[in-house]
Amino acid sequence: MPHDATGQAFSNLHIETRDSGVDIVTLNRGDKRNALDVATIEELVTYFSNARRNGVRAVVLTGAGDHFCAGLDLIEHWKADRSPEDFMHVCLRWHEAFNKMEYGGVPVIAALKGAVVGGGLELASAAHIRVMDQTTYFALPEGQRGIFTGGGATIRVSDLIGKSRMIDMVLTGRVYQGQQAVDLGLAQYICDDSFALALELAEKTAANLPLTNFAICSAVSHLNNMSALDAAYAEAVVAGVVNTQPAARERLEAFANKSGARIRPNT
Ligand code: 1HE
Repeated sequence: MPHDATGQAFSNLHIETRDSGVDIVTLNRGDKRNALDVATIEELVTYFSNARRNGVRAVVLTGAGDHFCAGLDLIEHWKADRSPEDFMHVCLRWHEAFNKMEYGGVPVIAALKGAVVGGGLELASAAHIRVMDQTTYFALPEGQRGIFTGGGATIRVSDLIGKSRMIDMVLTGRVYQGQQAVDLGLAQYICDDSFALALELAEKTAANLPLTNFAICSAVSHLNNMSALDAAYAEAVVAGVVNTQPAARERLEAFANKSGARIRPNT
């Protein structure tokens, strides 16, 4: 059974830890198209609750096989014939997992391919960066399945593409793919090899100072939940802490003595 750096055992996730501090976290139910059952959600809660304290500097989140994630495990849900109260608690665990991702302070880069549908899109939308390839397609099939979103699509997918487009996706089952998906905001990057690019981006972010990444990958989301007035105040407090961290002095000095890299346009 795979373990993370501290020996925590996982069976529905596969964890590969790299020397750079990047973890590659793979949803490991490829034969079920990485459908999210209760056990997988619990492993995501455990993993993302501990990632920062375990010293993880960035995460690539991907899926085994040809598809990123087929969403809610419909077979488990159908067999369990849950009560409303039971399913509410299932959804609350999804929120726990996805909030730990979004607010945990460790950059999460999703390497997308194939189906990113239903709860799979809810999972992807909790990542900080989404990289898709030419096989990737996004959908919210809940409307067709006779159910509703329960893992944050009303919040995060609306945030990415706007409320009307999100409603259209659920009502009509509309599928987005290719450059259009990037143009709408479902992913930030499209390329031929989403895993390779996601890993490259993760390695790049892992080279930032952890406290800086914590602010980027936690404070921005919190600040966006506040009024503009309160967000400006809280941003100043966060910047007070982050921008005076001793570890930043070396980088500031490098700029001052002209050894630090200059920012230039892409060639
Ligand atoms: C699954 C699931 C699943 C596949 N739950 N078992 N999500 C959906 O509505 C998407 C449902 N899945 C599909 O549309 C397709 O499976 C895929 C497009 C993702 C992949 O198609 P394909 O042809 O490669 O695979 P398949 O033959 O459909 O499925 C292969 C196996 O994966 C099969 O199991 P097997 O034991 O018969 O081999 C499928 O049953 C299994 N499988 N998807 C359970 N989703 C908090 S609320 C969130 C609400 C939602 O997420 S709604 C969206 C649900």
